[in-house]
Amino acid sequence: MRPASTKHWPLGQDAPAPAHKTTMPEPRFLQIRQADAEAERDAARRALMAPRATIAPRYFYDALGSLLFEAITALDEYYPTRTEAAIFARHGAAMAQAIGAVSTMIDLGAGSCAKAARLFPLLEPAHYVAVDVSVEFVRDALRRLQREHPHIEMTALGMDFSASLELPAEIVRGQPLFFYPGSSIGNFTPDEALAFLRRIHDRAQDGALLIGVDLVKPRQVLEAAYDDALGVTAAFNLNALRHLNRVIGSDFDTAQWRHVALYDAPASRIEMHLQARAPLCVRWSGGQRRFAEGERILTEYSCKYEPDVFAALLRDAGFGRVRCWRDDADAFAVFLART
Ligand code: AVI
Repeated sequence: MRPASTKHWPLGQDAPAPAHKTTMPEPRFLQIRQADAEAERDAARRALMAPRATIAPRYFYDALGSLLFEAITALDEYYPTRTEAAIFARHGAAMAQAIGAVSTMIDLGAGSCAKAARLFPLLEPAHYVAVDVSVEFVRDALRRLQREHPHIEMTALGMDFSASLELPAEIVRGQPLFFYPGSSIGNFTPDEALAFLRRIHDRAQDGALLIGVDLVKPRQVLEAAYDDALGVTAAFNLNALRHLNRVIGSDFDTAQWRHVALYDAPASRIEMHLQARAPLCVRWSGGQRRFAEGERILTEYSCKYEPDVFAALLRDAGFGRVRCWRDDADAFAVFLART
């Protein structure tokens, strides 16, 4: 027998929610359109035609590229992700104490939101803002997270934050904590990094920045991290060509290109390139470029810092108080910078 309170509803219709049931909060999704698509295509074509051809690192991250990056973070050779996670696990409580109350946690390049979520029990932010290039990158993760943390207000903000940090005024409340883990700051040149840190500083008001930074270390360790034995990083790099083919209609053939990762010690940076295996010509509507055998396209810098050099960069950007936590091997550092 059915319990007396149970009623039947016509097939395909939902029963009305019982009056006592509280509704689950939903995250907000805001997409901010910046550069228009034609301007982006134009910039990509001009970068290919430059004397030293380049492809912007953002072309790594289509759907497949994002999966390949996730795979990179699980590689034995790629130490940054697990080392940073260990620093947060060991020193997270001390960081939280130094940070104090967090009204808004702004996660730049949030992706799966996993790194921020691990800090929720310690930081207890009132409002979590997951910023990524597209809200689609964070939609599922944020919905899941909202169910697990119904008391935290959640917003997804789709914007290219590397170009502009003009956040909607209603987003930044009280003392914000900007969160920029993973040493993504290394993908800017030091000059670009300084300009980016200044923009964060100017928007942080009385708040703070918690940022992960990869440190200088021996060449063999660095080059292995960016040229792993399984070839996952090679696939990640080559996939940028497939992405670019879709965006500008070029005819790059990935089989004609080789992944190259080199450490430039004087500049303290890994450089990723794609190198032509033979003389070849790449065509797109309205243009073409010939490449000699061995000629390279620069796809990414990944700058590594000495801890005191990065601390000085934070101070140059205007941050007054800087603290740093590292792993025992000094492979990676997490800095807390206050305005
Ligand atoms: C996203 N960024 C911090 C990575 C890095 O280490 O520079 C991107 C990457 N490129 C190759 N492997 C990982």
